[in-house]
Amino acid sequence: MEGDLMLLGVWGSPFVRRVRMALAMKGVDYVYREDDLMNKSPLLLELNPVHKKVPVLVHHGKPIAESLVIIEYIDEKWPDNHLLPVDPFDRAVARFWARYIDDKVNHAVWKALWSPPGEGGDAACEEAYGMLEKLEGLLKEGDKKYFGGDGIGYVDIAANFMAHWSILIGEEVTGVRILTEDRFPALCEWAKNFTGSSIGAAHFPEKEKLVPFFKAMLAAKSVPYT
Ligand SMILES: N[C@@H](CCC(=O)N[C@@H](CS)C(=O)NCC(=O)O)C(=O)O
Repeated sequence: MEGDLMLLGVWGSPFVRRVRMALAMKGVDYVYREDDLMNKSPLLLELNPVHKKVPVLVHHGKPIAESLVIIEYIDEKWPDNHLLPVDPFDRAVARFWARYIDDKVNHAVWKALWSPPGEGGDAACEEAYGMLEKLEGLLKEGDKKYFGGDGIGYVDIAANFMAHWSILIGEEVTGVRILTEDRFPALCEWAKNFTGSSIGAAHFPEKEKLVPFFKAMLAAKSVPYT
């Protein structure tokens, strides 16, 4: 079954990495195909005609788009090592937070990272802090290592941008540090645990490749969604 599984992605995308993490946690083999977002392949346009974005997972010829939808599909199709909680209420709560991360937190943190102080940066940071405080509270509330408990789960995977990309961009590219120890000790500890885990080590893109990529984007003034 796994032989007929293909993931279309790009290396630096946190959304694509979410899916790669989920597949790795399930121990499922698949073929990975790198696309080029500057010159999208006819295959991508055919497989995801609505959004024209990666990731797209193709299972037995049938495409599934949107990273969180894909992860839920993976979790249902290969139920061992579940990523979402088993209890229906806990599942609903996990979906709530994953959606909050996607709809609110990622956008606010991305915008803040690329907004220098004095150029709208202060207000953007304040907005991001307010949202991150909710996640900080969630980790502290259960005194948990991960949002999923003792191990990495659906919400951790959904929050992968915060653990790796946001820190590298802030520290190495723009100098706008959002996730600091003084303000967000639980999130910083979570990020360290995540990046130091076997899944994080294998599936977060290398700093040596990511930092020049974002520096070039900054130099070309081509940062999207800011
Ligand atoms: N909501 C989507 C977001 C995916 C997304 O934004 N992918 C980016 C790469 S990081 C993309 O394909 N961008 C191409 C475009 O915007 O045209 C998901 O969760 O899969």
